[in-house]
Amino acid sequence: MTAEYRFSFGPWNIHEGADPFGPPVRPSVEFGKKLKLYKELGFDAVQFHDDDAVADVDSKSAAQIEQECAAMKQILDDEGLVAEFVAPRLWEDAKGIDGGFTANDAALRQWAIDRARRAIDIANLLGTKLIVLWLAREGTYIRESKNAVDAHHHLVDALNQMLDHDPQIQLAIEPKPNEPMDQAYVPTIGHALAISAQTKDPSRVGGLIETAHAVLAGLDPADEMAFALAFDKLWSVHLNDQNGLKYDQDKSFGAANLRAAYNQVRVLELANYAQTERYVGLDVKVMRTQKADKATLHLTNSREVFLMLLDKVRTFPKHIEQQCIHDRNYEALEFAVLKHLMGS
Ligand code: GLO
Ligand code: MG
Repeated sequence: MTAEYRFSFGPWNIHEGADPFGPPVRPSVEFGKKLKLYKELGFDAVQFHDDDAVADVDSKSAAQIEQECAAMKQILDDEGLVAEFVAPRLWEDAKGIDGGFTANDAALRQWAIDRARRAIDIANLLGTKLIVLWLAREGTYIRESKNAVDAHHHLVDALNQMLDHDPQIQLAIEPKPNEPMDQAYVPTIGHALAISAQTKDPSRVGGLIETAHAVLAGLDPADEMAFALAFDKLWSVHLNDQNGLKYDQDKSFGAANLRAAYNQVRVLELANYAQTERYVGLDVKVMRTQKADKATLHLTNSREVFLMLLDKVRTFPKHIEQQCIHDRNYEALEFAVLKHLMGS
């Protein structure tokens, strides 16, 4: 039996098209309407930010959080959806302007930890055990602005406090080398797992790998995934694409480098990722030029490309692979891969 892959995306992937150089170009889609699109587009799970579930989360009491999450959970149930993860959105809050967990001000570091604990409560109420930590502003614009040695200790301390808050919760660090900061403290999955090993329960700290982030770090996304998969640490992915070293593009999966996309699917297959029941998550942006009524094509196209590449992985002639590897004839193997991808 071949296990089937299940797909997720974040509601922020349906967006108005504003960029640093121009305003929104499409009307906002109300959150409830976005949730209604999931099944229709072929997706089973929702990636949440904490404040997607509970707006203005800092100002809410525990009872209010409970009530708002119960309402959200009911909508998910009604739509036949589940929450894949909850991510504390520290980077949009004024208090997180220079990073939360690694802020210079101890009171702000405490705020970030408190907010992350609330995200854990929200995750429990929405029925997921997975917290994703994209450490957006945990880094520097200029190196002299923080003590980087202390910053890493602050990160471990924050992770430990999250682990203490709930003995079941799992933390997946989403590494990214830059943007919004000049330099992030946790740029690769290697860094993330090294930090995991320093926590009080490394078995509950793993990673989420995003294609574009690996490319921005000058690394191969499939190899980054393989590194985490080898140690059972790949707890989600953000498949997308990135055309070289420029702003974070979040292009549709496979759009910039089809062969690299093929290898990401291949490595997930090699490690039986589908059987882990983890989701194939997307983190994609539609082009700003796209008209409002066709602004979900990046989601369906990415999913379809994944499934088409999955078919390519499963139908690659094994005997040719074995023969080429046996003969150490990688020129022939490469040509066979290219021909297979081109359909001949
Ligand atoms: C930005 C990140 C971002 C996160 C999301 C979940 O570069 O990829 O989209 O994945 O906020 O924390
Ligand atoms: Mg992402």
